[in-house]
Amino acid sequence: MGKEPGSTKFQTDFRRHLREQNISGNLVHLLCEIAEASKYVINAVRTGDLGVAGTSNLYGEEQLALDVLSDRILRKRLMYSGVVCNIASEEMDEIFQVTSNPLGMFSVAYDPLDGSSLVDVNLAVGTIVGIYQGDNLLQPGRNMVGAMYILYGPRVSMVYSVGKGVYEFTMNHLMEFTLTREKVQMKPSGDIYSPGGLRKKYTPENEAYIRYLEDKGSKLRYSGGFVPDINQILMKGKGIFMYPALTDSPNGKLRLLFELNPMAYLIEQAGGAATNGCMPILDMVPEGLDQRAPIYIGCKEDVAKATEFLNGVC
Ligand code: AFP
Repeated sequence: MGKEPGSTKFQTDFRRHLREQNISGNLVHLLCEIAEASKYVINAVRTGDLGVAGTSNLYGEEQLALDVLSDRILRKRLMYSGVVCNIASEEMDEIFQVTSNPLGMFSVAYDPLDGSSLVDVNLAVGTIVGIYQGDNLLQPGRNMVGAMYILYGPRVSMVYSVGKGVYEFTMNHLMEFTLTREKVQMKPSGDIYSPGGLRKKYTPENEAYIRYLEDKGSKLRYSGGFVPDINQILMKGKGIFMYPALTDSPNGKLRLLFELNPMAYLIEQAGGAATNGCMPILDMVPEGLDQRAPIYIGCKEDVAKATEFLNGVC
C-alpha cells in the first residue's frame, strides 16, 4: 500500500515525478496538460451553470451545460498540446482529428465529466482519460500507454498509471498536484460491493452473485458516479464494482472506450482485475466509439467469483 502523506517525499510535484518515470517527454507533456485542464473543469463544476445545454450526445442523452463546457476545456487543451493526433470524447459524435501525421503523437479518449447529473445534488464526479500511441483509437485497451482519472470530490485527486504502478496526486491550496499515494495495491478480495443497474432487470446469474456477496457480509457502497465508486475500491484496495448486462440492455450501460478501458487499466495496474464476464475488458476489440459492455471490476478473487457465477452467460 502507498505511504501516508506527510513526509517530504510527498512534496514531489507531478511533472518532476513523471520525469523520474523514464517515459517520453511527449507523454509527460500530455499528462501535465490534462492535469492543467482539470483545474478549469473543477472551476466549472464549482461555479458553472447547472442547466441543460439544449443538445444531445452520440447516445441521445441530453447534454448538460457542464458536459459541454468540460468537453471544450479538455479538447482545446489537447488540440493545442502539440502531441495529440486524434481525440474521442463521450460528448462528441466522431473522432476529432488534430493532425494526419501520427508520428510521435498520441490519441486520447476521454469522458470529460462522468456522472455530471450528480453535480446538482453535490455528489462527486470525475474526468476519465485513456491514452494510445499513434492514431488508432479502436484497439484493445491493453495497448494504452497510460490512463488516468481526476476525481472532483471534497478534494480533487488525480490517479494515473503509465504501466509502472498506480499513483495518486491530490490538489493542494495552490491548485498544485502533490503525490499522496504511490504503487497503490489491491487486496485479493474485499467486502465492498458497488452494483449498478436496476436489480429487477438483473439476470438470474447476476442476482445469484449479488446474493452471494450479501451472504458473505459485503457492504453496499454505490454513489452513482463511476469515478468515486472506483476510487473507493481502488484506494481502500478492496471490493468489486459491477454494472452487468440487464434484461433490456445486454451490454449494460458503461462505455468501453471512455469509461471501462481506463479504469480496467488502472485496476489491473494495482493488482486487480476487470472482465465483461467472459474476457478481460482490456482484451476487447472496440467495434465503435459507442460500444458498451457489462463490467465486473475490482479485487481479483471477487471478479473471478463473478465469472464463476456467470458461467459463460454474458
Ligand atoms: P451520468 O453521466 O448520466 O450521470 O451517468 C453516470 C454513469 O455513466 C456512471 O458514472 C455511473 O457508474 C453510472 O452511470 C450510474 O448509472 P445508474 O444511474 O444506472 O446507476
